[in-house]
Amino acid sequence: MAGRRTNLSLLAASLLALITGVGAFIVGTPAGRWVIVSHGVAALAIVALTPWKSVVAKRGMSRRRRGRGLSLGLTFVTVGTIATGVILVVGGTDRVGPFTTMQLHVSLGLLMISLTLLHTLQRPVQPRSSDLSRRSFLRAGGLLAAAGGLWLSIEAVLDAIGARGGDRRFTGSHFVASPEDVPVTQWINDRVQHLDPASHRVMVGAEQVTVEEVAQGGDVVQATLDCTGGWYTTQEWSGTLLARLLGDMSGESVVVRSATGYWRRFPMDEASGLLLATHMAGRPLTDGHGGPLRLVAPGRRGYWWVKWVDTIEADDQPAWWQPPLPTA
Ligand SMILES: Nc1nc2c(c(=O)[nH]1)N[C@H]1C(S)=C(S)[C@@H](COP(=O)(O)O)O[C@H]1N2
Ligand SMILES: [Mo]
Repeated sequence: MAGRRTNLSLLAASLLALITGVGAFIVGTPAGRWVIVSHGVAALAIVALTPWKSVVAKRGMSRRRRGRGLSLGLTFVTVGTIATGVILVVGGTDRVGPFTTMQLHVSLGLLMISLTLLHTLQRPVQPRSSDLSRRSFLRAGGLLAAAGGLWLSIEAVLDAIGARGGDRRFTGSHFVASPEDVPVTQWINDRVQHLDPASHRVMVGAEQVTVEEVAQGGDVVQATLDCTGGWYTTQEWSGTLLARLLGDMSGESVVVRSATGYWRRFPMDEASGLLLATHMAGRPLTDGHGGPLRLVAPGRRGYWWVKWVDTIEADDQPAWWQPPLPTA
């Protein structure tokens, strides 16, 4: 394959990995499974292109042009991104030093994209009209088919040998069975709060509700908490459904806020499925898990499950009126 085509394909695969990587954090239901599969296929397409890229790179390196440092940096960062991706798939370690494997993977991935764009500016690929020909589409299809085949074989091997990789959910997350083993996780850097269950109140509109009152709601939900960090657990949660707390309050959407300032907005229609929980697996929530009150949002990823809830309010903003991912 010509160097130019290799470079164009790598650029396309990297952009696909970026888009599906962001998408992978947003998907919470099996209908979005294809987004996560595509992320793996994009990564494998990058891997599949390395034999050709190393020929291009060897040629380039021998010419001692400007931008060699950038090229080398990009090589290291790409290897790091793929390596942390592999660790996430096989589930070997949850942390690398002070960082979670996912934090490293996302940071390296974003750095990889930035360096790729700089590298492309420095060594522009000249698109030609023939890039849109039938032949190039067949080639691109061939590459994707090869990467897809690789993806299927890896999944089959992981399943067959019963490696931890076989216990993944459609999101790629690994299973945590016991309630004691559920990791205490923050989206970025919220501090664990200690709120006294006897004196803590949640404001629902203009009304103050006690923890005891929420606990007495008697609503029980079996739901899966699936953290974008790469783990999930299915537990029984109890408390009071939001729709019951809201009573006849109306609005387009409902905002659930934490004592830390962390918040998420939900469509009002969903309030009948959202639970304000006081208990997980029959036991009162610990401080780390958002006690005394946390939200349970079935079908949504972990960052929607607001902990240390102190305010619930309805208003007429549409539910999409918020950053797609929390910013703090
Ligand atoms: N207030 C607050 N709630 C939060 C977060 C946070 O950073 N602050 N992190 C969320 C994320 S990313 C996840 S995965 C779950 C983790 O819940 P756990 O610590 O009980 O496992 O809490 C969510 N609720
Ligand atoms: Mo999370």
